[in-house]
Amino acid sequence: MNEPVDITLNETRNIFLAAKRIVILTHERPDTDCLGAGTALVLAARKLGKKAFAVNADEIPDRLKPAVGFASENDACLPVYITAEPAESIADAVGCFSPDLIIAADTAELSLLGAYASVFSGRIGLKIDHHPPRDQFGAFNYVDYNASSCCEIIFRILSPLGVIDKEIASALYAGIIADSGNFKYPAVTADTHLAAAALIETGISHSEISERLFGKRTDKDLAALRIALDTLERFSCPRRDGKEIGCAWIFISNADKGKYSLDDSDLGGLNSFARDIEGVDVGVTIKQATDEPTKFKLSFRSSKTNVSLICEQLGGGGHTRASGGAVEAESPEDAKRLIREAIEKYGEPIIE
Ligand SMILES: [Mn+2]
Repeated sequence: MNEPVDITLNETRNIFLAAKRIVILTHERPDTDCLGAGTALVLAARKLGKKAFAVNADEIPDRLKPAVGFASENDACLPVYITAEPAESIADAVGCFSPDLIIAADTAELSLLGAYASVFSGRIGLKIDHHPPRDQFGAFNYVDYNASSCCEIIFRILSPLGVIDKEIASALYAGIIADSGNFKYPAVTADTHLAAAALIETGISHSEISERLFGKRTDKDLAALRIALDTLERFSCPRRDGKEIGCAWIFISNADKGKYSLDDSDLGGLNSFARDIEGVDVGVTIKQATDEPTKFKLSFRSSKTNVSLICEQLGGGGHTRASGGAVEAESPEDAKRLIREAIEKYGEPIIE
């Protein structure tokens, strides 16, 4: 493959328009933003007379399905998303379909395609994303890491094409509100609100979408909150620049997951829990990996500290205020020590 090329929004739109058979890929452990982006691209492509479907290596959590339009599949031949199939079946299905364009959306690096990474390595024509570019694995790449969400970028691509109907708008709106924390995070701009306004003008039920995503707490949500409150610890920690910052973490062990019958998809709502406490700058959610008890998966959230720099040292990365990584440790105490050291060594203030 030739060197990857960064392209403009117009060029991105033209590549999408020129293709006739498109496969959309989104990241493992799918969230609302990637699902909204995938769904919107598939539906828009079909409206334009193209053939398209999306794949994801993991199952889509039930609570996200209605928010991304799964209740109303509009194509009898193919579902919007094919999920959690073995990699070989996907390789066969894509082989039969013979796409002229494969798009990866909301996926910062190839490995985030999970079990499908090897199937699609070297075959991705277009990468569309809003994470800092760690791995420009598309032949062409459109990455705006200041955008609130991948769905806001997909809106920019589709908006001039006049294809955004209620279904597409619902998927995009869901992604925007999810990744922007309901228009709360600093990445939200006037353009984000203008996009949302245009989507609402299609007649979507925006309050219903919000209600589904943020509204009611389930029994599993309550169990997750119980674990968060039981394991919350606050501390102060010197950052690399010497400033003492408020930190907090919560810890989710496999034992607790078992006790309350929770899996990782039930715990996504906790990621900001520790950070959203008064006086806390850096909040960490520590999750013991289900199959590897000595691996601890980390979600960092912050207000004023660049956690993407910390997570890059922990084998991960992401946004300045929202990043992920993992540590290998013999015990939860060891894991916590490694996290604390990483904050001390690599934590830097966000400069804007
Ligand atoms: Mn996203």
